[in-house]
Amino acid sequence: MTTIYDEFKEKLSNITSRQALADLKVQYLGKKGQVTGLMKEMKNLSNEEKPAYGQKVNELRQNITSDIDRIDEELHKEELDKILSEETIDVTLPGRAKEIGGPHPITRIIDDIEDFFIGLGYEIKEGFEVEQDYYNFEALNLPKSHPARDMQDTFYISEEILLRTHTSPVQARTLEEKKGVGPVKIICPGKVYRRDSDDATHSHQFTQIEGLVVDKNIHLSDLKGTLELFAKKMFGNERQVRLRPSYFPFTEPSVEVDISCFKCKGAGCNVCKQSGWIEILGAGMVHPNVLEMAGFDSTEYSGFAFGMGPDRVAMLKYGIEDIRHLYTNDLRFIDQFIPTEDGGLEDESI
Ligand code: 2NL
Repeated sequence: MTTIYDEFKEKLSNITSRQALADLKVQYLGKKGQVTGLMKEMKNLSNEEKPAYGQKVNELRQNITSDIDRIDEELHKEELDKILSEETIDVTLPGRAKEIGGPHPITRIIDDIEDFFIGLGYEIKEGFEVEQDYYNFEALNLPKSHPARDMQDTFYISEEILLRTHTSPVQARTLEEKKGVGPVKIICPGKVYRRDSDDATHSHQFTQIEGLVVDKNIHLSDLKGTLELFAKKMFGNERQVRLRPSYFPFTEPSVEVDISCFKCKGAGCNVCKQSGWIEILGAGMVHPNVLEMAGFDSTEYSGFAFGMGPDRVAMLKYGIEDIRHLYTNDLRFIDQFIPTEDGGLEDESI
């Protein structure tokens, strides 16, 4: 038995893994192991010899068991130490930058425009993209036979239901809700639709932002003053505004509004097509028919309205040459407009 134990000790001293140790344990203490074999031999001994023999085998088993347990613990600790040293985390390494998104360039423009008008006491009003013919056309002085409807062909759901061609129906509905009592002072942003073939400057879906003020004693000069402030806020303090006569069915008189070019300061360049001026919006005094249809007394109330395209403003402001970039969701394009911490762009063109 002493030889068996010596032999075991010898083998144990060569063990370097917990798996080899487990195998050794089976070799000695398993069902067919050496120590178990010694026990089985008891039956060949006389009754006098049995107790002393049994005690010796038990001692051997205990020694082997405690040796194995001790070594197992040592090996386990070694394994853990190895894992811990290999898996250390270097907290001084730079972190991985998180990719953060940002608002779409059109959203940025709409937000800026809204902020400006909120500052002047306007309310933001949104409405339906699927509209009734009445609110999109009729209520805006565009009866069924009106030739100006040609320029605003759209997607029809049915004879009377269509995708709105401008955000004006939101304003027409708001006027109607007021039941002839002013003031009304609102800004209406949103998606609009036209039957159009898409190219670099046209899209069948785009955005519009319109403004409407109706109250007593509202004059064209109020419109001009408002738009002058607006031009300076959006395009720089030195900007000037120019009104040219125009025509819209829902305003009378109607004007096109130009601002002096922010790139060449009026000298002439590719942005303003050498004219020094950029057409930025359409506007006018609300047509008396529009006021009357919504229930306002046009001898008591007057108002101004204006409309512009945030797509176009974004294209001018950020130098985008193709409107389709705004709608094709290419991240390489969108990522250029992620604002910096000060709220500006990495490379603000103005
Ligand atoms: C443009 C021109 C315009 C309006 C929109 C309007 C709305 C009501 C009454 C009167 Cl409810 N007018 N909106 C007026 C003039 C021009 O938009 O060039 N838009 C891109």
